[in-house]
Amino acid sequence: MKAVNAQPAPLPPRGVTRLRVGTHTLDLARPVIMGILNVTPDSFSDGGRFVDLQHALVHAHAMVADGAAIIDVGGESTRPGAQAVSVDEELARVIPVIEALRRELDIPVSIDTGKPEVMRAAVVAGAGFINDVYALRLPGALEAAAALGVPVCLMHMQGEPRTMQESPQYGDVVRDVTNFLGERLDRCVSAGIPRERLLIDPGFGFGKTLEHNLELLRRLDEFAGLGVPLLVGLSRKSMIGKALGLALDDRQHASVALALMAVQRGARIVRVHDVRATHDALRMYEAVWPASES
Ligand code: YH5
Repeated sequence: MKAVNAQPAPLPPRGVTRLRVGTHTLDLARPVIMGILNVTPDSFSDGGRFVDLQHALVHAHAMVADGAAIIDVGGESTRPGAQAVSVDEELARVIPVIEALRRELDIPVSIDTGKPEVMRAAVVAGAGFINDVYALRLPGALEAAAALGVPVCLMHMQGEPRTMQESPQYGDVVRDVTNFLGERLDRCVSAGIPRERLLIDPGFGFGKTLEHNLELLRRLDEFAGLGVPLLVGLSRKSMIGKALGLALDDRQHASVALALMAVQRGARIVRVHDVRATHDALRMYEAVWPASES
């Protein structure tokens, strides 16, 4: 009888296994942890930026000590229902943090933004990677990213953050997301971004029901067909709340489980809040399945 729930062996490396991020190189032959650094205003601060900056730096230092290989700096909340943030506000949040990270840590830095002005200023400040949940669809973003010459992660989102969870609909979710990402990859290559500098992300929770998210994870290996490295963000997301009835602060264990499942199905970069726990899980994974020498 055919085993329907067999654990897949690790997938062989596809596409590039080394990615230049500014002055650093990320080795994607091993799973890589991207630590999430949200720089939205701190409710404990008095409106001055200094406290926020210090908190962000302490958090970044801890994530690097815990095993993060790249830090993803984001100043615009894209959670369901979140309000838009102006360019000036986003710049004021992220640029001082990127400059300080570059001075103090010298680690690869990613900028989580869809805005071309923020992409440009962030790369000037020292970011070496663009993480765009709009997949370079905002006006001017494609041209900006092509000119900046840094790697870009293209994420799938159905709709826009404010309304995307109202009634997500797909024919076959994996096919629809694959088609979208394939089209965006082609657009980027036409605009002058080499394929070697592109990554894709199915966008868990971005215009998807729980069942859509579960189906995407079950069939995550199908995205390998697009031939570029896969990044995923599952950490603390509502799909855990919906599946298990857990509050935001109680989603750490399930998040680690999801990150590991994603890596087993071919994800190369996992974007997470809980770096230490994820790092232990992935180190254990590598003990069982050592990456072949390349
Ligand atoms: C992602 O998946 N996600 S921001 C809601 C949560 C918890 C976390 C209700 N940026 C991704 O992390 N970039 C974000 O609980 C991302 N992939 C990439 N590439 C949303 C987020 C979150 C939302």
